[in-house]
Amino acid sequence: MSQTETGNELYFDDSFMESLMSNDSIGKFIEQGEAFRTLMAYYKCAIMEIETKFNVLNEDFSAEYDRNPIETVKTRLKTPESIIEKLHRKGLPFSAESIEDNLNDIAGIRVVCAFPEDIYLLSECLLQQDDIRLIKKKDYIANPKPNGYRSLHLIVEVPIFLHNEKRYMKVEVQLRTIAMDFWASLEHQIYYKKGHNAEELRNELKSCAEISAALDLRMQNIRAQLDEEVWEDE
Ligand code: 0O2
Repeated sequence: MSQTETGNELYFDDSFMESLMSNDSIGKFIEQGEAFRTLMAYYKCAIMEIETKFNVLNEDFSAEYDRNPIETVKTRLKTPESIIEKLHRKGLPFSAESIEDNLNDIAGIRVVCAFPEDIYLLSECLLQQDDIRLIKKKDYIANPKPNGYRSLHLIVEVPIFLHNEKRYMKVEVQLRTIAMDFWASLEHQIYYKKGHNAEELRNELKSCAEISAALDLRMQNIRAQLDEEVWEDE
């Protein structure tokens, strides 16, 4: 990766910067400032729509079943630096149109649940809504990445209603448990972006991912048993 982070600033290595400056299309990208800002505003609206949908589901489960399937919801809009880096890495043109056509993760929302089954419950509830279009699904819980990463990823399209049009925008939804989120934050700090290379740490992280996945399931079983007892008492 050619990008490092220090404080709040992003730095790119020389070869990346050179190729960026010599690439004629970066000029076009800058020329497209207005189109870029408008597109980012649309993505912001799409994030709001999806965040509201999850908040509504959480309230609904709370009212109906007296429990909240969602622990936290975090949202993020990809930074211009990350967008430029990704377009460059994929050899794509620098334009608002290219961003919209080719990048799926400009708008991101991460939904953190206590239990794995709540991830699938929420995902189903979202996908059955008639204004949501599923573009792609990657189940890294059923099929964890070789490093141990687990999460359910959805790319969906959601309509935003502007003053003169209805426009479908893509949003990346990541659903994971608290334990998966804790693991991914640590792994992200160590390897994913920084390219750390110690084999021993990699093995240790993978083992932690397996232990925490087993713990997620054991705690889910405890909850299921408690639920059964409540049903029997009623
Ligand atoms: P950031 O900074 O979190 O946004 P693409 O389909 O081309 O968009 P990719 O990598 O095939 O890209 O998509 P995938 O596998 O769905 O992963 C997208 C996001 O999932 C990443 O975004 C990470 O947030 C997270 N992720 C995927 N794999 C890992 C992993 O091994 N470890 C950790 N910690 N996170 C992971 P970005 O844009 O790479 O980063």
